[in-house]
Amino acid sequence: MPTKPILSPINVLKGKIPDEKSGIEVRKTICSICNPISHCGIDAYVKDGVVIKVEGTRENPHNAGTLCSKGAANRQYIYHPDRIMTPLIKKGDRNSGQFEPISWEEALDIIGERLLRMRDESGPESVVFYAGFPKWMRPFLKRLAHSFGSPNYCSESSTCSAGALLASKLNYGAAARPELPKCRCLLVWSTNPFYSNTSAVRKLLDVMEKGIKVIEVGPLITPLTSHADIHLRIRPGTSGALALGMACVIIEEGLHDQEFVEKWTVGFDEYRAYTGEFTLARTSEITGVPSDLIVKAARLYATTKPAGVLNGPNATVHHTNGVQNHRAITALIGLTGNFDREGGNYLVPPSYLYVVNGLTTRQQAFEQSRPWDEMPPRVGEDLYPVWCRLIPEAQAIHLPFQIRSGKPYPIRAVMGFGMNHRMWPGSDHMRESLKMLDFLVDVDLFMTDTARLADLVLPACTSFERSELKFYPEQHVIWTGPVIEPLGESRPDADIIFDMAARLAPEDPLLKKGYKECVDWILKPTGLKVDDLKRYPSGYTLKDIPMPPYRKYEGRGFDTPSGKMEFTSTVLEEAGIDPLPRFKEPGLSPWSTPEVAGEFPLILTTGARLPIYVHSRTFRLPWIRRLRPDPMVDMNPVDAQHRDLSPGDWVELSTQRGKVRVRANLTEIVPPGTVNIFHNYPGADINKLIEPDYLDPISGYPGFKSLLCEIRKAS
Ligand SMILES: Nc1nc2c(c(=O)[nH]1)N[C@H]1C(S)=C(S)[C@@H](COP(=O)(O)OP(=O)(O)OC[C@H]3O[C@@H](n4cnc5c(=O)[nH]c(N)nc54)[C@H](O)[C@@H]3O)O[C@H]1N2
Ligand SMILES: Nc1nc2c(c(=O)[nH]1)N[C@H]1C(S)=C(S)[C@@H](COP(=O)(O)OP(=O)(O)OC[C@H]3O[C@@H](n4cnc5c(=O)[nH]c(N)nc54)[C@H](O)[C@@H]3O)O[C@H]1N2
Ligand code: SF4
Ligand SMILES: [Mo]
Repeated sequence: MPTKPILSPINVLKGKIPDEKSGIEVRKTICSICNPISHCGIDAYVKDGVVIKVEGTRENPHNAGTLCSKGAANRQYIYHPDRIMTPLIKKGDRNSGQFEPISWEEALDIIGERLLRMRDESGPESVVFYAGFPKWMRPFLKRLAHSFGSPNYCSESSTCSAGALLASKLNYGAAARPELPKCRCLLVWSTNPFYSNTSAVRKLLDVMEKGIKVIEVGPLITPLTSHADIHLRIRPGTSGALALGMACVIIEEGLHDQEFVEKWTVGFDEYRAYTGEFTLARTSEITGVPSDLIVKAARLYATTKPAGVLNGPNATVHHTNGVQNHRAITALIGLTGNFDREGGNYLVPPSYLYVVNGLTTRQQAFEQSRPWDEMPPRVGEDLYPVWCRLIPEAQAIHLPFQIRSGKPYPIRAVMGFGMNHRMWPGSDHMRESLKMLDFLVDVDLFMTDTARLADLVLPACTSFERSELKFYPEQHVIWTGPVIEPLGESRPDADIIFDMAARLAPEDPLLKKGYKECVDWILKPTGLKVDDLKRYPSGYTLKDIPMPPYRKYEGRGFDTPSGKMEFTSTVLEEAGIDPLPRFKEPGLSPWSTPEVAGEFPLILTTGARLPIYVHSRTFRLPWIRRLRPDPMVDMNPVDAQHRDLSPGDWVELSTQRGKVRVRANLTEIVPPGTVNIFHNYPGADINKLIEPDYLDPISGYPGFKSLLCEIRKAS
């Protein structure tokens, strides 16, 4: 009997087989739904200009063909009905939420005209340039801000990894990451890469298979916990006390690196005296960690050489004493002689967009087209001088306060790229502050609640529709090409920035040359060129990149005022702040505010990452949303029993500032007495329940991870 050939045109099409018959072509791009160190390689199956399927790129050494659930849902992200298709201008009243389409030319002219007028009337500093979690456009946006004359470029880094960087800079002048394959002991201090950085976990598991020792610190049980030799389950907000208690054991038992401490540190005597206050009994009482585990962990970390500390971007600094907590943690690295040593915390400066791979680019020189002393002070500079001394941005968390006070100078306009007011503590306070501006522009993929507040909304396109430079830690580099045309009239952020530059900073010699030429300028020291990279659509793995030597401080000292590692920080002392990494109770806790704890007895930590959600981004994707359709709070069954709650019950989670309605997820992932909730749930915004001024006084970081709340069955 004649049978139809298996590879008939219709079957190749049904099977989505790339082929001339099916008209399907595989084109290479990257996924940019989550963090910049991931951005997995994507094989986009394209037919008639439409992505019909996605797979992970096998030859991309970072994800090696894999994709997570979010990445697999990329088509729902790219083709979502919430995508903005044309530039939009507010119709009628400012608060109407109604828009009408306008042309790009008109929109850009309005922006140019209004911002230049404000610069004449109120100074360039009255205009703020902001980037949310998206990062690829940042170097260009920052340069545009400075060339326009405004010191006020700021970003989501005001709540993300810069706080931990600040703390490490105070101690060492830089932050150093563990040299993973060579560590023999890893102290994982509050990070959960299994959820937050899935594509990097394979490497972590490979190292663990070699039998290295793992100590995990953090209040939650994570997928790492079952692999860890020791889990120190601290009460949220007490990392600093635990680190000081561990230091006390290490020093008292003589396990510290005496030679390094004598030769390369300042302030050791004061530090030693201070750690002496963190006896086992006291440390255990503060942190909730049993004394024997503290001793075991301190000995294991200090005696297994080399050892690395792997800390998360921010779980240690999202506290009202975050910077000092993080200083206490990272002080352990120098104390044990593991700083910038082989297999310890190895210092390699970032190459491009937060990725460390050994290459040196001119990103920083590109971004800062004008020195700080030629510009007015930044937003937050009066309150957070240490932040402004060490982090080259304004402090965005202070923005709503300065919009309201007009002090020390008025803020009139914000030009936002991917702005989400729900990132701020007191998100309603931020929202109302944005309404007080004379002019708000938001560039986003989707019509978000923040975009609805804007006077002008500009449509950006996704990574599938643009070209960008991407570095990977695996010394892989890609210049991506668009795999489909931008949807509607949406455009790459970079193109929008360069068109704005033509209006706002026409004399900037580099911006005037265009996007690709600017990237070439940044890449110059690497010898790479965009045109050469274009020949490798799935990227190019560099060979024989010379890595910097270990113990660089022996040649040039530390990049601190004393040239040494500082147990007592000169920068803090000069700012009138306690130079020791002094522990303080969180602003809200059963110990610091027992009166509040009477009514709100549960400790609240927010924002621990979930594998399926990325901040505000993936709730709108049906494949993802149905995995957890309702907002949920993690609660220990013991606490639920006291409140007569059953799994899945609707509850009211309340703080002194308000309440949200969520479902109870009864789980032993959280210890009794502590509850955890993801941020950004539509309809259950936890940041509305946090005071806008619940902040670390050194960094301005919000105390997102140590608060107080109560939970009751919802009526
Ligand atoms: N899927 C997904 N991935 C993401 C993101 C996302 O939203 N979704 N966001 C990205 C971003 S921007 C970031 S910054 C990273 C964050 O990445 P991670 O830092 O790895 O993630 P978290 O889950 O916030 O924190 C990890 C651990 O911190 C501990 N922790 C919680 N509260 C406290 C506390 O009060 N004190 C201390 N010391 N530890 C605490 C918990 O035990 C938790 O397991 O993830 C990135 N990756
Ligand atoms: N309670 C609590 N709050 C937190 C945290 C917490 O742990 N707890 N974590 C904090 C941290 S670490 C972070 S990083 C922030 C998250 O920072 P947010 O900036 O709030 O992060 P997102 O919601 O992912 O992204 C903001 C917007 O960028 C848009 N976007 C995505 N891609 C692009 C693009 O290519 N171009 C443009 N123009 N727009 C794009 C998205 O659609 C979204 O509207 O939240 C902080 N807030
Ligand atoms: S881990 Fe998932 S969301 Fe993140 S870049 Fe890779 S595929 Fe995309
Ligand atoms: Mo972050």
